[in-house]
Amino acid sequence: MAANEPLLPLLERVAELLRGAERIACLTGAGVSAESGVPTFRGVGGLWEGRRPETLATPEAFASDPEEVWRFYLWRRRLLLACKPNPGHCALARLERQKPGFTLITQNVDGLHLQAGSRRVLAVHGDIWIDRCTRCGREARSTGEDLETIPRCGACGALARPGVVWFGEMLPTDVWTQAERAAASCDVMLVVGTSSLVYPAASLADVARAGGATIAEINPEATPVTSQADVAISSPSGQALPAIVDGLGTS
Ligand code: BJW
Ligand code: ZN
Repeated sequence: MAANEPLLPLLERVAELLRGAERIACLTGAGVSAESGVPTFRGVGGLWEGRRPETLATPEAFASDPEEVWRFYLWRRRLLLACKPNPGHCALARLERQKPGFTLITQNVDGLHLQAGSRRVLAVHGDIWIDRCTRCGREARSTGEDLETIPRCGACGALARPGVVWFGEMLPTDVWTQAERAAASCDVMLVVGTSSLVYPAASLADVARAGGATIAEINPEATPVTSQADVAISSPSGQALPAIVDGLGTS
């Protein structure tokens, strides 16, 4: 808690906002899993440091070299097996239990929010543990037992692909519709651990603001949302979120 001391008034302000809110939407990005040991995408030490993600995470990259793309995703699955939810994920799971009008929207494909106990998670960029057949579309969840072999469809034998959303692909319609609705109707939106560079997810903060919501951002670095936010907390989410949720019970 000592590390949070200079931020206490801001943390209390967010707790106060959440206390008075009926509907809360929270958008998370890779930063919320950083303290679990999951690399972020951009920036120093990120998965894409020094590379152009638009040329890697695309259906075109998969079509031209599926083995190379699968090597990257199988490596990430192996890495995830060693990661567990951090106090930030756990605080959001607690917030869901305390606030019935809470909606969690995540860009993360790592499944850590569900592992932390969040029950309703709108995963707008899919799920890294899903294998989707490139021919018949059948989906299967990887057991994580064989993370060396490129997955093939159990029904038709064709090559599978990871069940994530690449650049140029549509987000899952039903999930996206629910995310937009939650953003448009919330009283408070928390924007946590995302660079807010990738659309349409990054537009959710604008949607929320246009609907009259108060925006609170938690991110150690400035983003395009920071200057628009009503409250910006420059701190790792694994420290700020538990402090905020702990403070909810007090007045
Ligand atoms: C911490 C921390 C700690 C660190 N605590 N914080 C409008 C304008 C311009 C472009 C577009 C537009 N609309 C659409 C586009 C095109 C494109 C796009 O957005 N391009 C931009 C790059 C400009 N979008 C799309 O193509 C999307 N589809 C689409 O729009 O469909 C409609 C359509 C179809 C066809 C034609 C045209 C339109 C799809 C986007 C899919 C994104 N997919 C990825 C890969 C997923 C699979 C995988 O995991 O490999 O999703 S890209 C990657 O970025 C991943 C993430 O979910 C996403 C966002 O990244 P995120 O989470 O913000 O991570 P980072 O690394 O960027 O940031 C981490 C942050 O954490 C930093 O700020 C740190 O400071 C912070 N941090 N430690 C708190 N401890
Ligand atoms: Zn198939």
